[in-house]
Amino acid sequence: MALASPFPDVEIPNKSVPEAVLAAGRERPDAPALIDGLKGDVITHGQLAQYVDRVAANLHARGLRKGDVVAVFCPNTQWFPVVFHGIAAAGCVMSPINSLYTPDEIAFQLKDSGAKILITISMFLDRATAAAEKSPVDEIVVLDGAEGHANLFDLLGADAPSVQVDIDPAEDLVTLPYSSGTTGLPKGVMLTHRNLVANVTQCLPLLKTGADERIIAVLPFFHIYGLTVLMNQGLALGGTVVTLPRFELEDFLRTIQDHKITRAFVAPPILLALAKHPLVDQYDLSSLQSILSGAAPLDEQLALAVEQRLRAKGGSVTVAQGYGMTELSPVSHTTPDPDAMPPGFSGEVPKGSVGFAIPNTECRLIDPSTGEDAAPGERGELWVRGPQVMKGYLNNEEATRSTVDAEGWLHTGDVAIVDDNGIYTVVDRVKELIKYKGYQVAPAELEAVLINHPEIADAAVIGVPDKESGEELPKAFVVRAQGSELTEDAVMAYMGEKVAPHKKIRFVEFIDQVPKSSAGKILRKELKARA
Ligand code: AYL
Repeated sequence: MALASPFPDVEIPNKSVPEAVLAAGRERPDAPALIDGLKGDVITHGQLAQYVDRVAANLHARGLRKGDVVAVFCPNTQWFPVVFHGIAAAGCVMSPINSLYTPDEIAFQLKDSGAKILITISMFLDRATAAAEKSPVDEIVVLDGAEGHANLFDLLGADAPSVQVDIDPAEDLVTLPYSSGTTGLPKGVMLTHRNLVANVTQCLPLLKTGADERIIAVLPFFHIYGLTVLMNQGLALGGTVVTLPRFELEDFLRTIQDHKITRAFVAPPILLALAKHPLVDQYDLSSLQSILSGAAPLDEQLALAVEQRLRAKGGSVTVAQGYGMTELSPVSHTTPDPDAMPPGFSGEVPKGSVGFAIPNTECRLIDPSTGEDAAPGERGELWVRGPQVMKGYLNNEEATRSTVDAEGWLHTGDVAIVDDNGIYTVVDRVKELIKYKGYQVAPAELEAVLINHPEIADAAVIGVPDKESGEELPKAFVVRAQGSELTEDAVMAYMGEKVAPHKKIRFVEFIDQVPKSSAGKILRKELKARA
């Protein structure tokens, strides 16, 4: 029993990502496309199109061909979109790497994706070099320059002849982000040109906009939320994307004020700051029309508090949520602008909900105990079908088959309910995944690192709720090797060196044995009950 989207279907253009996303900008070449929020530098839509042509030409001249993977390990700057679209126009596949990753984590992704080139910045070069040595990467490009490396000017050089690469949008990959999905280690998520073009096209009718949208891009472009919703949707509107390399509240507030930002797409920790921090009172944020939160559950009261606080300062901002996952390019559900609601709907969308299924998107809610459709109004695992569903996991047919079934339904591992209006609320998560500040933390990945410690015989990781922050924090249950006197602090220090800060183990409990099923699966429910 498929539940249809309440919105009319949209037609998905049969175009590559650069062709589709940069089309609106061609109509307004002199308008700003990208602004550096700290320095104020501007790239117009016309310049963007030229730079993209140059990057594609120069990658081709360096020997890259259709299907080759280019890893990008960069914070948000106005050059990230130039590099991404250049890679895409060359028919190559951009694999984005989290800026906080350790050399081990970077090396895993470089090897797994088979990346040929790594594009980074000088500040990240030490980690990039250490990782590249253990991988097939044969060139590191350093955008802002470093001795012995090609740089941005080389990618923008005028000499290389333009390339026209034949792209089949439905088959050819454009990006390869990593996600652990419902279980196991991070896997390359194969997203095609069509997946991304579809997701942008599906979201646009839900925004009531003029040509003058200004979007603040502080959430990272290396995450699919940043890539599709902030960068590509912003450019596809013909609007301006204002980049910030990291979240600093003061920079964020000043940028909204000075650039008259109209839309912010954020994650829950930013809303917490907007609700509580005294600095917020010092800035004029009245240009903001919409704040949309996604990537993790947002508390309804917190959303209301931000809306009320900002409206009291002037303006008419709405705070609402969207939902999705990397494997969905990423959006499947969102809350439309107040004047873009589905036909016949005139109420308010509750702030604790994630809104409606977007156009061309079908859903099912499946009762896990019976495998049948849940009764109306009852909770069930959310399944999603639509043109934004990934092609599959790279080199992992088994994981692909257990995530996307034969009929094309993607099993999200999230539990939701739907009301009579077609409004969904996410109420639980039945997959292993832990979320910290909207980032993925995969228990299986942390367990693999723990077990590598010579004094650890076995380990299991779960997320435990932190009342104060509303976050989930990773907790490790550790079985010491015989004779070992390993301490909790030593375990946490060891992990601190191996994994990025958002994946750090926050609690350790020593146990005699990890509870497992007869098939060897960790019984996480038992551990959760115990924690
Ligand atoms: P990934 N409420 C609760 N959980 C959520 C929400 C939400 N609004 N959004 C995402 N999640 C969880 O791959 C959920 O468990 O993509 C989901 O399976 O890093 C998991 O995060 C996916 O994590 C937007 C804005 C989609 C963001 C995104 C999500 C990108 C996160 C649409 O408008």
